[in-house]
Amino acid sequence: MTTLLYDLCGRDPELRFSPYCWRAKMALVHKGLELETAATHYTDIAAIENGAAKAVPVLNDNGRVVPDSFAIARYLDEAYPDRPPLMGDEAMVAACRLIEGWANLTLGPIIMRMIVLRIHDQLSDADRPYFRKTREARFGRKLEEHQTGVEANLDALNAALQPARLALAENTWLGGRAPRFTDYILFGSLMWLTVIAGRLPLAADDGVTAWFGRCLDLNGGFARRAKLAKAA
Ligand SMILES: N[C@@H](CCC(=O)N[C@@H](CS)C(=O)NCC(=O)O)C(=O)O
Repeated sequence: MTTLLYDLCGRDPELRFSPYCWRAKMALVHKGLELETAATHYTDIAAIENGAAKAVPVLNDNGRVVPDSFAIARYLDEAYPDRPPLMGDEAMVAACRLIEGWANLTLGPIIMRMIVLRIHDQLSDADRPYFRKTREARFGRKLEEHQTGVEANLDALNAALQPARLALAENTWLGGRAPRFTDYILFGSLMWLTVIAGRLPLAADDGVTAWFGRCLDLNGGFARRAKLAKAA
């Protein structure tokens, strides 16, 4: 029985930074699945599972191929209903969509301004021109202009994280009493920043920092073993 996840990597195959892949990996270990990952470069994605997807993560669970982190979490709840739920019911699926939108559309652009050039610099020789071309077309400027750095965007990140901070003042997890996909969505975004920046640049006494540490400890410290880039 193998559960294989195609997981984005840098020039160093151990450097796994994709927020979406982190969401999927946390969902898989949450279900207690024995996970194998295939280190995947951007320029390898087209060849995955006979062209099954244009983006990673892509899951192959004993022959069942599922692209997209959110779809993977939904699939896992359907396929493994006896294991701890990631979302569980339709209300939670709908709430997770909102959290996904917030993480991708509010936090994502702030984190991009912090690290996009650093991501580029971590990529393989083949990936770098692809990444530069596609991202510069998206942002309408050079990566060197788009990245203004961690410190310059920290106030914006802290402000954008306030909803999570307030929720975590009431509950141990964004999912309430236990971690759910709610948690893994935000965790994935902050892991992206942490792996590339080499550290989570939030204050030590921030409730989000404490929660992030709890996430790192989940499932035998699965995410704590992640390789980080050298901090600047
Ligand atoms: N909605 C997808 C988004 C996945 C995604 O955008 N992945 C990025 C890596 S972080 C990717 O593979 N991009 C392909 C590309 O830029 O060519 C998910 O949640 O899994």
